[in-house]
Amino acid sequence: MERVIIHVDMDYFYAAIEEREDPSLKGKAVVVCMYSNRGESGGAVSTSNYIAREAGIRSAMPCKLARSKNPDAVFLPVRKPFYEEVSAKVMEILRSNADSEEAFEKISIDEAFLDITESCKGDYELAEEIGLRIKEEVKSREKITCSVGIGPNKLIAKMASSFRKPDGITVIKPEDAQGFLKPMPVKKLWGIGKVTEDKLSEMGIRTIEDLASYDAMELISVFGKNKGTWLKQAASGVDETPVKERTATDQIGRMASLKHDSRNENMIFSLLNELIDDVISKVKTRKVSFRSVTVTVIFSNFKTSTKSRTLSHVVDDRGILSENAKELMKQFLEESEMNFRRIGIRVDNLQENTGQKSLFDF
Ligand code: TTP
Ligand code: CA
Repeated sequence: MERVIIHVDMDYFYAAIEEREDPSLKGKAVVVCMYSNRGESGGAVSTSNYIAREAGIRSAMPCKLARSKNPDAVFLPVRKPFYEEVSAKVMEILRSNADSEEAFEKISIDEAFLDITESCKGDYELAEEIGLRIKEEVKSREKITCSVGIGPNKLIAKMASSFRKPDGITVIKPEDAQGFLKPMPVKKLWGIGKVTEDKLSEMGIRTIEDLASYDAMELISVFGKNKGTWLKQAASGVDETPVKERTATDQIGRMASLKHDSRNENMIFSLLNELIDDVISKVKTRKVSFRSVTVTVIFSNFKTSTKSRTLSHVVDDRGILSENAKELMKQFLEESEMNFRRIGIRVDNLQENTGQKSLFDF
């Protein structure tokens, strides 16, 4: 039987929770901000509700800029532990609607895949009923909305859920998958980043249809075998990766002291490189991937400060770890004047590698 997969994505998640908690926010622009240790002026937007988005406010934008776009918006600080509690409740609802406990895969705090092939017996009308039931259950129990995408694989389901938002449902049958993807710009293809988008643009490839009809060998010659093949398949709506929960484990980290307290970049970055090597070798031995990177600095006055980054998907790549760790370390150097005493690096949100290559291994 051909698979039927559901992707659920909560709408403006953090801001929706804040609205639910404080009914007086209803109808107002709400912006949830991650304030840095420099206070309100240094923060970035975590998310905002759709009213705030009308003014052009976007995730990752400096809060200051967001405020200038809509001075009447309500700005609230992130309450991550609380959102995680809500997420856990939502995930339980979602999991209970999958074919089995194992036919469920949480991919972020507010998104998950469910394999419902058995429950709907491959029938898309039944699948849509299940999708509507999930939306109803989430709304009545958690008082927040979600958008649902249904399709023959994870790629199509994921792209379908973002097609109608907020509070939408989009069902793409196997025979409609190609037509659904075709007119979209390539950047909408799940898994394509800015660098790839730019490269494709140079090659004259703008829509997913352009990419699907491009010569596979040409793509391979430009992007290498894995990625070239993946681009061709994804653009054609093909994705065979299974819905499979990756069990979260703890974290992997290393810390070390500098030879003496210092702000010397060569010294700091060369120690950081050693720590990255250690962490990556543990990551490889344990056959896990990570989704967030944290850098810690202990200053000469023993004050400890950390900076983290959540990546858009799980990786086990040294280059990506190194790039993110170095950027975080540069921020520390720019923001502080004090000497560093110890530095540390940690990866978490670990997931076991499934053996099968995922979209993002390419
Ligand atoms: P998203 O699902 O990307 O966004 P969203 O749920 O706020 O809005 P949408 O309706 O478009 O799905 O992210 C989920 C949550 O993750 C979001 O509510 C806040 C958090 N987040 C950040 O903290 N920083 C970011 O840059 C992004 C993109 C999300
Ligand atoms: Ca979301």
